[in-house]
Amino acid sequence: MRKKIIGIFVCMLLITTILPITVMAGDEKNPEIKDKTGDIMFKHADIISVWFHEDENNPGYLYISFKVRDLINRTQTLETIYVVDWGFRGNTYSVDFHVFPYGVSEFYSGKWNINDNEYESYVICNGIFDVDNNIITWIIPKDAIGNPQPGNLLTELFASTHLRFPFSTMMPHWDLFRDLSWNAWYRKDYTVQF
Ligand SMILES: [Ca+2]
Repeated sequence: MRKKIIGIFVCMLLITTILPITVMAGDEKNPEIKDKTGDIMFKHADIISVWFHEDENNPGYLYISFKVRDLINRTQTLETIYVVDWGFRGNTYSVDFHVFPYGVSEFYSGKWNINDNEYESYVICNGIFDVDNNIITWIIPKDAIGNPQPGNLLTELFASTHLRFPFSTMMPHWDLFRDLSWNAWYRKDYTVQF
């Protein structure tokens, strides 16, 4: 009996030490952010989940994938902005992507200045706009986001969408609707792999 209990205890220890390693890297089934569905009436702006991932063969890049309920490549009237930000070594880093009535923007990423509410420095990066699967993916050079090294932790991951009149309409450029991940089911940190 005692051996059995010790055996179970050892198994539990192993599971608790192995599990965090296997679930550190996100994928669609194990996202870092899992948001509530239906908390905004615009399906193309409704955050489902966000996952951070990397490719061993492309270690200089961080991938961030953002899934919404129903992605569209043109909006009717409003500009829709997709944003993910996170903390690393006391700084805030961010990615963003826009869908307008006339099409989509580039993929942006960089260091965010929270006081000025704009990028302190940014790059236009590669990305994948996958309307069929409702996923936007940024492919971010790590040197644009503070050069995180293997084992470093990216914290306070936060996703949001914002709907505004585009600048071209001359209407006030503030948020009319948004989906924020404050009410997400969960938000996890991400450990850099490569
Ligand atoms: Ca949502």
